[in-house]
Amino acid sequence: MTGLTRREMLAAGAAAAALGMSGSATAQHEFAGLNDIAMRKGLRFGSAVAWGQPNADRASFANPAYAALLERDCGLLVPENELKWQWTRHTQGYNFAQFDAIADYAASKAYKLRGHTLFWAPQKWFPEWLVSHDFGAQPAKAAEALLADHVRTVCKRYGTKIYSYDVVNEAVEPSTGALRDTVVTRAFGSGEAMLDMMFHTAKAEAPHAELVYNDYMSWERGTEDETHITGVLKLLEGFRKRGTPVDTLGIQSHIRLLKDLPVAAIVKESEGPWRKFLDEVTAMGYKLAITEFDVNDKKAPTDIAARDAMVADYAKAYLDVMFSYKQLKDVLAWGMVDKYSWLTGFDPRADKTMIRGCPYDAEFKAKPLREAMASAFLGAPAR
Ligand code: 9MR
Repeated sequence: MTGLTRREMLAAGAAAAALGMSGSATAQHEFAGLNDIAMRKGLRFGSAVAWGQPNADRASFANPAYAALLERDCGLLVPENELKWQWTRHTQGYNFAQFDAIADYAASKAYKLRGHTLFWAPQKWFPEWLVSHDFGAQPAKAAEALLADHVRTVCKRYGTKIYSYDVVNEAVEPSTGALRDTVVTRAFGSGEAMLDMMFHTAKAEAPHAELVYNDYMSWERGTEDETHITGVLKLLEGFRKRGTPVDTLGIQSHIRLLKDLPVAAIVKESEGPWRKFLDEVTAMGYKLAITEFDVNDKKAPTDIAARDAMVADYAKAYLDVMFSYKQLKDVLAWGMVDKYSWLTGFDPRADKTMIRGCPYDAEFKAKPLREAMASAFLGAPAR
């Protein structure tokens, strides 16, 4: 017995049929949707989706296999790229065509939609025109007007269609722990004041929405990770002192097997300091969200079975720690299928094989990672 409700069995059966799966060769939770499993514990699950290039066949509405998989596993969606300034503000005006396609798709299938992101802070992700923008004689006013107009325009356009915003993404420089210095913070005059303004504007325009500060500080230990965590804590403390309306810390969760160590050893060195961080964040009254989960398997063996087992074990250990915090409710994977993952292009393995950091392989077949995620949801304390 899988412990599934009748509704879940029926839904899972229909999804499995859509995916062309047979009943016999599947793991225990293969037929239950991940979101259905998560919801039993008061959690929710979803994924990033892309509209098109560079992953044209991944666009969920253009690829029935991907759509079937999303429908089976996801209750939440987030655009991987299409709400970023590089897409909506490729020129100084606005263009929401690609994101609208995702928002319409989400609405047509009743997915809940996250807004990633109102502002991606590192300058390398700005559209070109912004890098060379002339902020004029009163740069602080001009910068505020530009950012506030962006937040208002997006929040007004999508209203309650977006339930949660990454208002600001990656504002802390990992090597120093300070706020990143960019043409926009320089024009504004203060990075803190700029972030405060973004959150206050979002609160005024989208009072229904969860407002998230999102960043990639990670539980693996390394010098930059320590500095990054310290910087994020300082930022979160500042928000609370100044009364900035930030609800949630978005923990991207691109977890990484980057050391030649067994999983247990990595977990052992990571868990204590990471819990201390999460304890401090939640003590300040922040909620938590996993916003971009995947696993970089760079130092895991080439052998597929051994690698998949290692990825699954590592993910399970991480998710168990995260799920022990009842302040965490939403979990989003940064894509569901290996062949479309950003990881393969961004940080290739030495053996040139595809990184196996998503719950499904290139043939849309569920991997041990998916089973590990299901089992972490099942083992989570209810919230
Ligand atoms: O996965 C995204 C990839 O397709 C884009 O090329 C890249 C640049 O826009 O952004 C990737 O997503 C990032 C996310 O927006 C913020 N956190 C890190 C993600 C991986 O780089």
